[in-house]
Amino acid sequence: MLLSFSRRRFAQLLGAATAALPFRGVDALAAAPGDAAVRPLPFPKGFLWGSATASYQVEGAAKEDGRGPSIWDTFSHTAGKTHNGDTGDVADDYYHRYRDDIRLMKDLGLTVCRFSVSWSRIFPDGTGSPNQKGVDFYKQMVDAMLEAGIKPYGTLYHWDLPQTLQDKGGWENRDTAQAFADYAGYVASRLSDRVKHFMTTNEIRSFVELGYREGIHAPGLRLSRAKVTQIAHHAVLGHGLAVQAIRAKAVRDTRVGLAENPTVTNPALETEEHIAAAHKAFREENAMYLSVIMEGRYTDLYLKQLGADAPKFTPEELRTIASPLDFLGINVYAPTYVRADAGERGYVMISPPSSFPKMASPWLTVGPESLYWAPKLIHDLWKVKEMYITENGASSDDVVATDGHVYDTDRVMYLRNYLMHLQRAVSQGVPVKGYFLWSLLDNFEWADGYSKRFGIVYVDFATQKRIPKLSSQFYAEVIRRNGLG
Ligand code: GBH
Repeated sequence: MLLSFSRRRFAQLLGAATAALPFRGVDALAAAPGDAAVRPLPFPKGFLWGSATASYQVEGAAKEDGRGPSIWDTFSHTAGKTHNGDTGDVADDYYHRYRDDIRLMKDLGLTVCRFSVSWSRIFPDGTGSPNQKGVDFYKQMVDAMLEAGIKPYGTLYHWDLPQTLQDKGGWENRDTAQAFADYAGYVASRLSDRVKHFMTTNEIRSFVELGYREGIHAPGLRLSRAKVTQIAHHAVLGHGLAVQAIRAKAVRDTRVGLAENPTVTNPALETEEHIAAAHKAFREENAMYLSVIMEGRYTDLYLKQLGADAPKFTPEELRTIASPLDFLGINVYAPTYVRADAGERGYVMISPPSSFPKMASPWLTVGPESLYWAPKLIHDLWKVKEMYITENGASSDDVVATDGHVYDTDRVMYLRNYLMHLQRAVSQGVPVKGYFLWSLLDNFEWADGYSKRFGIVYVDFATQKRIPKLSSQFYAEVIRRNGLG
């Protein structure tokens, strides 16, 4: 059955989940003034609460309405590349069910939603003639968000490169950077009447390194260091060209940024020397992505360390890469820790002990203070005036209990602790304006297929039934109070 929750029905579902639990008293506790045990941790007035998603992970309808194949169609249909041979052919069937899913967002109280546009729905061949049906889908979907009082934040590239462009070398080919800008400008010309915030790319680091170096994401290549650094350069260049194209083609005032996943360099201890090391580490560890985007130059250490494998670039390209942004989005998950060191770099990375706590994904170590240090270090280094947490969330081994609910207490623990550190940052004046939880729905988790669940709403992939988890209730409460505690 296709579930369309009314607000009341949703409240009933959440209520039923609460009633089954021993700690029904949170509301009462928080309401008791002067109770020293439960002090609210407020977020600034107008703080934006949302969820994030990506086209290939949720849409399905892979061959519908003229969509061309992307590298993820090819990759996931290649034997042995994804868990269980899972593909995004159907995913959450969001292409057909978005109205119901947007109603779920509304019932949770979300005021913003981050989505991504599938390049090969708009240009089935990557370049050339646009596909009107693809444009119409995003117009209608965005209108449904606006009708629900939810502001859309659009990402132009969340890893689903048109296959035709990969056939010409993908991001190894500099022309892809220009093709991306042309596509981004076209989308801005069609959607900027209803979408104000655009992000160019999602996680340049991930698609470059996992796709072209590790071979575990599409297009599944394992290229040399020299090739990978050049690919990274083409990708940041594509971002810069897209920033300019979006501004040039938008039909009204837009805000342009990107969603990057910097290596988050938490200080081993919060002391002056380790904090100084964390600043140096943040810049160096992100030299080829955020640092060059923010500074318009590769760091000396980065170029020196690469020697002959350094990327080839022109001063003009560097200026394009560093095109001024209206905001910066960061996706924050696993931490790293650094300590001060007397060597040339001034820091060393600490490898985590094997006992470091993790969520269901083996890479997802739990470091809540990352949501303090990531925006704080960025603010200190580059004085960015507007930031968003464009992704944060966790995988959990969710099970549907005999009463029909999903009690994801570990995800609630994760979210609460990360959000406490975000609250710490914003209460000190770090200008984070909103938070997008990854993700509303369980979805196609790339190489992990459907085996890893990141939703606060459970999806039964056999029936497409949606079941809000305990974490939905937690998040709805955070939004309602605009704070924790
Ligand atoms: C984000 O990536 C993505 O933007 C989003 O699409 C994704 O669904 C979400 O997070 C959850 O994963 O397989 O051990 O080599 C997060 C950063 C970096 C996490 C690469 C997975 C692969 C680790 N990702 N990492 S491993």
